[in-house]
Amino acid sequence: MTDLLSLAELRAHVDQHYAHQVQCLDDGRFEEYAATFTPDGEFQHTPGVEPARTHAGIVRELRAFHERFRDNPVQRRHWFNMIRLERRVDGAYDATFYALVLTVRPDVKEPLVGPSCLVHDVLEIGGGTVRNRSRRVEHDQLR
Ligand code: SDN
Repeated sequence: MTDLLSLAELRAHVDQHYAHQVQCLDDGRFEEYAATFTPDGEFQHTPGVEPARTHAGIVRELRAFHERFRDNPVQRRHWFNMIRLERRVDGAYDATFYALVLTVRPDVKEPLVGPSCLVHDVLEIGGGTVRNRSRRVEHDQLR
């Protein structure tokens, strides 16, 4: 299926997938974020934390993680950049990219910067859709 896509088309699909996914995450729409993974998808946002599996597991993990902001409302934004795509032998794609997390507190103009991350995704691309089979996030201060 992806043989039919030019590199420009492939990158356009992947860009759209990531833009949709990260806006779901930063808006707190965790069900929609989870739906950007395959049904058996795996997600590990912090090294050492057991990966969340399945849509329900990913939603549970994100809700638990964001509890820390309950009495401390912040706007987080995940910025993705430098996306490198490599086709795997099984037809999926390895996507390796940078992610920077900005945290903005109410009435504080300067964002808190970090963590700075290196992200390893496996993407299933076909039939006009992109889905994460997995995501593993490394944090630069721990590498
Ligand atoms: O989904 C991501 C994430 C992510 O969800 C993260 C979370 O907390 C929830 C895609 C790409 C990168 C990330 C990075 C993080 C950072 C992580 C830990 C933290 O903010 O302290």
